[in-house]
Amino acid sequence: MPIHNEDIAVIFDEMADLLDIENANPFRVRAYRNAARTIRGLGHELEQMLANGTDLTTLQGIGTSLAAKIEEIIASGHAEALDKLHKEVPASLEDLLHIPGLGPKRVRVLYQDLNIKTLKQLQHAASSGQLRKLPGFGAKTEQRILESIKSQRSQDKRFLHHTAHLYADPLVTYLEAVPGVKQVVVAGSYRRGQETVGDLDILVSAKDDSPVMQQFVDYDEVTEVISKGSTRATVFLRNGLQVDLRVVELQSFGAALHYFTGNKAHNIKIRKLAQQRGLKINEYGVFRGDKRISGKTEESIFKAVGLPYIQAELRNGDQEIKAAQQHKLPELITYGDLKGDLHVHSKASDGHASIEEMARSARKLGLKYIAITDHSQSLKVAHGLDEARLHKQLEAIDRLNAKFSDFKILKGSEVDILEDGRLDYHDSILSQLDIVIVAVHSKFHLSRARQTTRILRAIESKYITMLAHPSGRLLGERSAYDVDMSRVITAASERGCYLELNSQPQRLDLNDTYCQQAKQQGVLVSINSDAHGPADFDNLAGGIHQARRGWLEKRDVLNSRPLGQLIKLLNATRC
Ligand code: DGT
Ligand code: CA
Ligand code: CA
Repeated sequence: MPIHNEDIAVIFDEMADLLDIENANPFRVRAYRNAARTIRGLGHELEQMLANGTDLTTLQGIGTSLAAKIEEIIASGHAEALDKLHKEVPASLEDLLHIPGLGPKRVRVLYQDLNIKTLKQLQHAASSGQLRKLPGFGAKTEQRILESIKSQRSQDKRFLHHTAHLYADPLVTYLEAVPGVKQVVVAGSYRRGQETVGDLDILVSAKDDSPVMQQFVDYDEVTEVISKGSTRATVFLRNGLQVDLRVVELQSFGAALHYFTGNKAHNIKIRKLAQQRGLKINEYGVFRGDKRISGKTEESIFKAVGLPYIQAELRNGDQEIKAAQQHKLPELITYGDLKGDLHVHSKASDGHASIEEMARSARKLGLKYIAITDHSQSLKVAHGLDEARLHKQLEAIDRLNAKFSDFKILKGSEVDILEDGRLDYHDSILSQLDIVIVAVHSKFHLSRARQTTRILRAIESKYITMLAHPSGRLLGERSAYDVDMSRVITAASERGCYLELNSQPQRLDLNDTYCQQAKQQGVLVSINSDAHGPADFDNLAGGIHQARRGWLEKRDVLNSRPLGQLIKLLNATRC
């Protein structure tokens, strides 16, 4: 079985967590965490690099011992050191770590003082008021833990779109190569570009004698075959992702694609429209009586009910059908519309590539500019830059820019919003930057009133360009902080600054609803990768999905502007 970088990173993260619970040497813990991060940011598969004879110890943060572990995992699929840790620390403690607010130290206390090993035991202890008595806990923490156990349960077993993509892409390529296969499309929530997907729904059209079914269940990532018939099969992949495959007739392909793309509410509305016209729509086609009148393409389905084509990301069953009837569908932004990326880290803070490497990677992707926005001084865990280091960076950027004629590196910073809403650098420093991204990285649990006031105050500051990841949520890990986002959007509109759509797979923040609100209030959105390494520019594709689900068009997006226009828009925030 191929071993992906993600598999190795997951093992290293797990090692770090377990070692941390064991109270191991913090440097060892950090070494594993940093290695996991490096691995996730690599542009190439480690398995391939090893096969090509690359010396892994040349990678940042990978010494001989970690390199040996990587080789071991690639050769055997597991790490003996992790197996050993699993014998020492109950594996179920890892589930506790996924509860927001529970770090290794608290998990250790729970285990040592109350012998709590599972989520169930934790829930029981929290609801009977036992946690608040523990050192470092309290009634509020206890309440938060209870709430997050509940929300965690409801999000059970969904995969980040990004993770699903890592598995879907090679599977599609594999299926396309099977003899007799004509078309392969992943439908469902994946195609609608949802933030998370429950399973993959793959549609295939193939010649009758194609061995596609057999080859599907024989795919080397498949660990369990749930069912296998002549036209449909369901399997589980090694990472626990379920995949449904259906083989459909070419003449029904559009109807099936439309049906299995959904969502369900959208499908029901379309079928109702069909009924009003005396037609019947199902996954096989559009029928008048027994006669099939269309179904080969999705366009033909929409046409049969008098609608223009509706992009998959809009198919929610809420506003899109009415908008289509009124010819008010947006012309959605595409990946190719992006001209640059305004939130990029370098290894000066917590990235792992140089500014020049990041610039060259972005340029290779066809982008025309990036902004380097390393962290500000208060964010010690991310090596935030003090004034002197920032100055040196600005000079280095000037020297680099002299090397490029067709690409521009803008000077920026991701500046912490302090608890009282002030910014982490003085105006005298901020005024030297092209772009000031402000962000909340601490004090997530302020009351709604205080959090809102804090952010509004930051938006009022003289040099702000945009607010980064406005809600602070991390999918599957941490809910948004409590903030009145409508007021934030209105404030951004009045202040004349911008909002970020952060494209990190776990963030995708702004969400779709707030993208639409921003658009309605004339606030431009910047679709940023928040890249910490060259591979992270891939995040932008996920950001585009999210922007499309938020009805954004090219004109609504700040970084769709060519450099000259962009600079005018950046300067306009400083009047
Ligand atoms: P997921 O997998 O939970 O992320 O979400 P989906 O939307 O991919 O849902 P899934 O996999 O259960 O089904 C795929 C599509 O099939 C769904 O979006 C719409 C269609 N579909 C499934 N069940 C029904 C149904 O009972 N009625 C209708 N009209 N369509 C359905
Ligand atoms: Ca699905
Ligand atoms: Ca499904």
